[in-house]
Amino acid sequence: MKKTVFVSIVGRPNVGKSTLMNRILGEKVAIVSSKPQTTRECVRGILTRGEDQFVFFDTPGMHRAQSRLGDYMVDAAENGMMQGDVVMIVADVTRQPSETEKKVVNYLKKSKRPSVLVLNKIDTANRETIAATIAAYAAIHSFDAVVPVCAKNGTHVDEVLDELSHFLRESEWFYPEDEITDQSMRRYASEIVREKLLRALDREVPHGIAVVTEGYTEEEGLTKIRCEIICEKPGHKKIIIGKGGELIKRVGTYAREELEKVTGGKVYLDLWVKVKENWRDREGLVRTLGYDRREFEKKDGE
Ligand SMILES: Nc1nc2c(ncn2[C@@H]2O[C@H](COP(=O)(O)OP(=O)(O)OP(=O)(O)O)[C@@H](O)[C@H]2O)c(=O)[nH]1
Ligand SMILES: [Mg+2]
Repeated sequence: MKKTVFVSIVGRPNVGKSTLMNRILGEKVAIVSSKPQTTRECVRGILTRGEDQFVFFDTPGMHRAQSRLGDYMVDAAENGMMQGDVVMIVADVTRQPSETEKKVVNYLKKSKRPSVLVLNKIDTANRETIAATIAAYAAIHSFDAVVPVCAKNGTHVDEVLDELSHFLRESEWFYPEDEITDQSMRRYASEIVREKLLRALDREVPHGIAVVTEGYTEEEGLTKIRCEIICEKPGHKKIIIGKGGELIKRVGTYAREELEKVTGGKVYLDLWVKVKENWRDREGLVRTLGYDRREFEKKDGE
């Protein structure tokens, strides 16, 4: 008997939502970095085990939006939260519940959705801290389950899946059993490039970057990919390129190596940098760069 459950993964930026989803799937579907606001749109990850299919929505971290792009991300997070049969809220175990978690709890109470609270990064906390955080959360909501984990090394991640399996319902699957994401290879390629940039760059530059795949062709085992890196200022372009092209070359090498693992063949990756002043605040550009609000309207209208 086939069963399915849709799981929304929500929480503040940088708590480890994408790391946790990748760990559960055993595959890297969503990009991860130490910078907050890494995930910008809802990414689906699918795990099919025996007759059970788990569909995860990894969402952008909830925050106070300060740009058009930020508005888009917060909308994506809220829409993603509403699409799940169960809400998996991920929080940093060393921190007390903040406004964001309280907002999610309000939604849970109103919508009467089941919820699993995952307290991540237990590798950075002692027993007392973990117990105190569990108590603080217990005081604001009666979650269906609370699981302290370390998504980074996998500790207790199986228990998360056990808890989620209680919410499986008899249903046809929504994806073929070998599918792990709804992301296209074009999108994945640009996300991997963005991840390497986030990791290579400091301070304010990374948040102002978008990456778009302009060309993607496969011929006789060689995948040719052309990505455009969009940044906000000529000064940022200089930083991204680096002295003598050093930084962009390094980013290109890391991205190519990772894409070769995924495609299983040779990859030729061509990177270009362009400046579009203040694109994060220009609705038209935010859309052109792939962050499109209408996507949700379509999904909601289905
Ligand atoms: N110490 C520790 N770090 C972790 C753990 N899980 C994730 N991280 C780190 O936390 C940072 C953020 O991880 P992400 O998975 O990108 O976080 P996110 O919640 O998806 O962030 P946004 O997409 O920005 O909302 C990365 O540097 C991870 O390596 C963990 O269990 N322990
Ligand atoms: Mg993320």
